[in-house]
Amino acid sequence: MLEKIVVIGSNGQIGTELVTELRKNYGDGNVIACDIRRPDYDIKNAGPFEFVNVLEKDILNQLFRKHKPTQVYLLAALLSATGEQNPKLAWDLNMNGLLNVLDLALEYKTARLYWPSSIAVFGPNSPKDNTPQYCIMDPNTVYGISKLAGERWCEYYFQRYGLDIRSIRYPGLISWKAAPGGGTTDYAIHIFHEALKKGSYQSFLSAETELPMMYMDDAIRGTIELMDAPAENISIRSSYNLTGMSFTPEVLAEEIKKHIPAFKLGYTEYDQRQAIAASWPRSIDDSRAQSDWNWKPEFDLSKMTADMLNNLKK
Ligand code: AKB
Repeated sequence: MLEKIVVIGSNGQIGTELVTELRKNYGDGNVIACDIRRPDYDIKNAGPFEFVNVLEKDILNQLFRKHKPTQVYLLAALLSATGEQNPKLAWDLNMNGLLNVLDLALEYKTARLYWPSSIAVFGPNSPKDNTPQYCIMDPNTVYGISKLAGERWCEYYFQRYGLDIRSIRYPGLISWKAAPGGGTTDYAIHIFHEALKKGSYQSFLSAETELPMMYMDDAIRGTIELMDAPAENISIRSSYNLTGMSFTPEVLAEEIKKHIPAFKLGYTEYDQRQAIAASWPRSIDDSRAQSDWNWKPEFDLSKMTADMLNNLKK
């Protein structure tokens, strides 16, 4: 079947790399990038682009009518830190954006829909270590609340209407191609830029704050593997736990020092993001993704650190 793929929120940290990978697999013309801003990448070599605000249902309707996508990736969202600065906007964008796309995917018979969730769905009373797929979930950020509610809607649309929707609870995503989008885990990207530029970094998370993380190469591969898996293998229609590694700022700094021995890590005054990080898991049990669709990360801390520094040096 000829695939037509629409990626909404294509200019963000994930979208930038996902669109490139999907265009390699399906051909430039079959992957329509959509965002509220024009993309930074070289427009000459890029495939189709459409201005789309996921909250404008008429425009979104025109997009579905024009392209009749077989697959849709909905990536537009406000993340944990920026969400706390504007909770109502975060709720509106994260929730109504999803509901708009769910309805249009049904109306236009989209074969498969992807929507990302996050480790932010867990909260202070969730188990912190090896956090299981199913456990107490009491998120206390508007981002986490919207992702947990979104997961319930996804499962509801699958059970009630048979919509083939797939999702991953991303941990912190580390990448060098596009800037991170205002999350609590962003320190783990800033640290690399500052290590190369200044030889030092002031972390807004404390030395011992351990969080689950993943290198973007693994995240993109995992996302496409999940979307390509046979429907009968997908036993979770809310969102899959997934992880690549876990580390603290201190441990990451030690790894960076193997490449930049003079690197110095300091810490800022208390930052609100510390409280968000403290409510999240330290590590994640992703055994369901392993058994359902053979998930296996390729990047550990040392491989990811070496790759980040090599690419940012270029
Ligand atoms: C954030 O920090 O908000 C995101 C996430 C873990 O979903 N990177």
